[in-house]
Amino acid sequence: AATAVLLAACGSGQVGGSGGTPAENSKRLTLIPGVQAEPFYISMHCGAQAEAQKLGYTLDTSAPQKFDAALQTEKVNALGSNPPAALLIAPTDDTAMLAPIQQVASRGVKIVEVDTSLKDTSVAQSSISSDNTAGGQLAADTLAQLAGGQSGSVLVLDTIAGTSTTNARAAGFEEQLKKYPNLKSVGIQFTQNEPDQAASKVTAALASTPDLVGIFATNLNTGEGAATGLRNAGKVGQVQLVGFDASPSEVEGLRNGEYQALIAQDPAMIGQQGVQQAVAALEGKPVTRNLTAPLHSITKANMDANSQYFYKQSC
Ligand code: T6T
Repeated sequence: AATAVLLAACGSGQVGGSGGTPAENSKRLTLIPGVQAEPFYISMHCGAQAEAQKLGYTLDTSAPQKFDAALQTEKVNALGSNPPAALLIAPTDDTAMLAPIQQVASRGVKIVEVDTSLKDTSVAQSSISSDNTAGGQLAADTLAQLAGGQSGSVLVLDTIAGTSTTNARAAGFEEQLKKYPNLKSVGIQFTQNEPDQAASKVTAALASTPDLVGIFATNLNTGEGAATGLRNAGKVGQVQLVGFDASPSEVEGLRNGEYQALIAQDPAMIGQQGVQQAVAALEGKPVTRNLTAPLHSITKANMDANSQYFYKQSC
């Protein structure tokens, strides 16, 4: 049912399955995002869908119910014996997703990574993502500026070990934070990409670390959980929260003071460029191996001028 939510939201068709003439199949793209019904992937899908239509291709989608490699593997395996011409995929694990994706590639399907990527760089024709290390560095600079010379501890909330993007954001943040001797990290904590776990980590950190001055949440789920943790403890605005992404809930939180800054990605551009690279690969045109989508630092003061970067719930 939740797949239907994503599909309805984006007005796309179901995964092709058994049908399709060879001519139709040569024009068929499939997008397998990290998880269904999440504003980041919905926005990515909107960009991909519009570009596919423009270039004369169809795009169907099939999303796992959770951000989970086993569930995503099922979706990849379900492409079966009648796969699309190209697969756009956001691998939920940089290692565990290698074998299933390789299996699809071995049938001649072009592979384009959108957002996350595999450690093994030999499978995909092209990868499009934000510069996640730079995003983490930008978050550290932003948090240091917000702390304004105040000394104290900082908590980093990551998702799951093996998620290439958020792991790079956390590492970039930790590295850059060393430039600010007044701030020390209490370490990277994993949340399984569950807002509830992020909220609990914040509750625990507030209890164990009285000098906590800031939190870096590496994606929208960790951010939404961190905001809940701060709300529950009555610490909103006292502990600076820098989030990643720009979901409707994060944007509302920025407006009402729960977040002091958001680092927004451009998921629609990632989807659009993913389709362009897939089509180039299919049509024998030059393909760019790695493309970087821009990031935008958004605060309450500049948010109205940056509303084009807010993520969508539907296309
Ligand atoms: O931050 C995005 C995405 O870039 C990341 O790979 C996983 O989490 C999100 O989908 C947001 O929840």
